[in-house]
Amino acid sequence: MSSHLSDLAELGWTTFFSSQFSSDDFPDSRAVRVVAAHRGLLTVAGDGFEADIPSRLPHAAAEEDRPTVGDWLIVGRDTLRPQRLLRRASLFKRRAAGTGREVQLIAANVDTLFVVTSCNRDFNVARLERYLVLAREAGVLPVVVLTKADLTDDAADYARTARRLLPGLIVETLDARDTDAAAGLGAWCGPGQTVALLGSSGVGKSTLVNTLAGSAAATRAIRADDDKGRHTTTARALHRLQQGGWLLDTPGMRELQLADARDGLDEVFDDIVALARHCRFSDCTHEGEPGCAIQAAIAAGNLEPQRLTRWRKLTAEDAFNSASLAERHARDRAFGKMVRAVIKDKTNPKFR
Ligand SMILES: Nc1nc2c(ncn2[C@@H]2O[C@H](COP(=O)(O)OP(=O)(O)OP(=O)(O)O)[C@@H](O)[C@H]2O)c(=O)[nH]1
Ligand SMILES: [Mg+2]
Repeated sequence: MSSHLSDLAELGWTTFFSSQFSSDDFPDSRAVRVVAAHRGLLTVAGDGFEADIPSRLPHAAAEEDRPTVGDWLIVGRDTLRPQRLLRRASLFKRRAAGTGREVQLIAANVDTLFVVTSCNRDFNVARLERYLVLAREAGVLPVVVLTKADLTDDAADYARTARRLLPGLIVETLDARDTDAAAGLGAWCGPGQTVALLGSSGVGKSTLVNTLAGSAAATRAIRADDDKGRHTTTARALHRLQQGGWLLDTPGMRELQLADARDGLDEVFDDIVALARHCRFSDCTHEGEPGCAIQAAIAAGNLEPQRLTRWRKLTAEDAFNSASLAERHARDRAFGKMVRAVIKDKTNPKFR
């Protein structure tokens, strides 16, 4: 393998991307990964180099066509001018209320989401399910990381509860301060792999980042443009991990909401979805209609009633966030129409 290829592979280049671009077919172009996004500027990394380039792409009309951190871009080999964006393997995005833009891209091509919670009062099944929906909706593998296992005798119970949430769900319990923790999570932090973290305040995300990054963080945070002695920055950036992988650090992860997350919901609650197919009425609300397969499952002890309640709440949150934007637009349009009508009235000589 040429050094060129191994460098791109270390950055996360896989057959998913190489099937979209071959440098043999386009000798004047090259692939680069967006490792940091600033206002109007991207820091990109390619085979053995890093550079700042303008973020503007030709023909990028929709917000989703704009590059974000983690993206793969095809640029001019020498000019480094952006030419096109490669299709994403995964994408975190959020509704951007009040910005005038429909969606805000948070990160692309993340492989694994560490869903971090601790073995104490922060542990909350509803919150975990919410994070799992966000991960599945983005197309990312969730790995539940239970920190502060050193402070309790019940770590195994927490892990068991978490594992029940999704068939095959990977759950790791650890002391985030312990360097052995990095070894436990190593399978997702190797060369070319990109991870992101999600979890409430105080659960140990920063501690975990420190442990995973080791000395690498201090010496090699890509483009730490506001480095105030911390290893992380407030810019949206990928940071090199000790084991060769990349950690996505962006404040946007904290603001993820459930919106347009129907697919993610269906995946995480596939037991309920499967049951609902057997209800007598296709529009069954599962609130007591005859022939309701979900209520029957609850009565038979095969479904926790709390899980149904949690599913309802998340579904309602998703519906609210998804609909409210459409409604807001409708309201804006109605308001604009009214304003235009008033202006027209005023200019109408009849009303002078
Ligand atoms: N004993 C123990 N303490 C931990 C562990 N993980 C984190 N801590 C401690 O918990 C406190 C909070 O950890 P942080 O890493 O700052 O938490 P965070 O998730 O980054 O919090 P925010 O930045 O507010 O979102 C720190 O004092 C850590 O040392 C753990 O596994 N075991
Ligand atoms: Mg922190």
